[in-house]
Amino acid sequence: MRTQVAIIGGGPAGLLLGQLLHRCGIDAVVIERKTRDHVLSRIRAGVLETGFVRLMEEAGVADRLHERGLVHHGTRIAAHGRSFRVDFSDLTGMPVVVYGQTEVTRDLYDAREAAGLATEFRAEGVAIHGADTGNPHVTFSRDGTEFRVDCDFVAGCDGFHGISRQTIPLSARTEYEKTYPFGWLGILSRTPPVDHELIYAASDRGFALCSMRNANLSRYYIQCALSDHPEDWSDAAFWDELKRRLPEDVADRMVTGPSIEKSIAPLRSLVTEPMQWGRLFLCGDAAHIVPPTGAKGLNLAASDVHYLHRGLARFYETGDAEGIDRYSEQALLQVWKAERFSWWFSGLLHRYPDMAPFDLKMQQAEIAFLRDNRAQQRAFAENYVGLPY
Ligand code: RFL
Ligand code: PHB
Repeated sequence: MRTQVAIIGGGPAGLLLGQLLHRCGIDAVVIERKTRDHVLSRIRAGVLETGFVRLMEEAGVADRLHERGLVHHGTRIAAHGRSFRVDFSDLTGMPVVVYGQTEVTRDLYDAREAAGLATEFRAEGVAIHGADTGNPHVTFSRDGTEFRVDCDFVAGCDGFHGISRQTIPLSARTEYEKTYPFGWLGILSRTPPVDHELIYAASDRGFALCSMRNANLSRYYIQCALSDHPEDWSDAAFWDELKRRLPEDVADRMVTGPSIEKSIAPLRSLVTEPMQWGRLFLCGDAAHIVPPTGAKGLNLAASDVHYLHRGLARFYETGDAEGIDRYSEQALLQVWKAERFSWWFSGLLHRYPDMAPFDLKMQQAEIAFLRDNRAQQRAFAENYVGLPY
């Protein structure tokens, strides 16, 4: 088969790119390793920046998001016995929207299907060929049959474990990586959220986060050891530990119940430079990972998609390649800012195993500065609601 853009990966980055390209009259095939149901079963991000919402609008898929998304004007930070609120709308004029990644992906798959656009599910052994030539192509197999997709460009949207990043020779890319000495244990439960906004909490026992998906679906996380397994944590042990890390009044009104999902994610920062090799462009988690503190991962994928779809649209409309040639440079400017914020916010709230008493005092001083200083709060809020792109 032949298409203009072969998109590897049917996660949010690949699907959003596909939809935006379709709106510009550009043909794309999405090649996904798993099934649609599998992709939709992954519980991940929950907080969308205004930039993300605008792209969903531009893609014509924002109706359900506007109907069901929860607009949050601020967040609470609770640390070492005191808590304070940062008011995003007051400080920046912008809120964030709480709407699960699962829902975003569902809306995009529905729109893709309604428009009759091609998605190749259960693609095995996906490989990119000739990305450094003028005629790239992608091969894969399904149920023993081989497929070949000839294309003008390849968009590598296949996440951290995908093959797109590995396709770029080591001599042509540099990876900047930091791993953190802990993970997040997350649960989803059919209980009303403990608060109408998110609560980020730092305590002597480690970090905790109270989030949500809707009025009767809560998402909670606690910092855990990298050696922990979800099955080591009974629901009772989870709720007990979560409550111990939260202010007493919050813990007292927490409604607990059985978990319907429980998983552990290690924390990592990673950037691959450049994000382009010939006619292959890396997009989203395929190019970079942030720790989830601050909710930047999915939003950063959207910033990449913004630059890439604009570059491609300009190229197909006018023949001008400047946008695609500058894709990596433009995207990376945003990437490093989000990496900095996620790294800083992680450092502010987590308990590191090797923390000296001085480090703890610095952490407390940094939190107090954020609590008491409006300029610092504004810088925090601007980063949280998303820097403009
Ligand atoms: P995805 O979502 O990983 O999708 C990649 C897709 O590619 C497919 N794939 C392949 N397809 C074909 N061939 C191959 N060889 C392939 N290899 C892989 C996969 O099956 C998959 O469908 O990457 P994408 O699209 O770049 O999206 C990125 C986001 O998923 C990610 O950044 C966020 O989930 C990160 N994240 C959060 N981001 C936010 O903006 N706000 C949040 O609140 C937030 N919370 C989170 C998070 C990530 C978490 N985990 C589990 C890492 C909370 C958690 C716990
Ligand atoms: C989530 O709801 O999954 C979530 C919210 C905020 C974060 C990370 C994850 O910083």
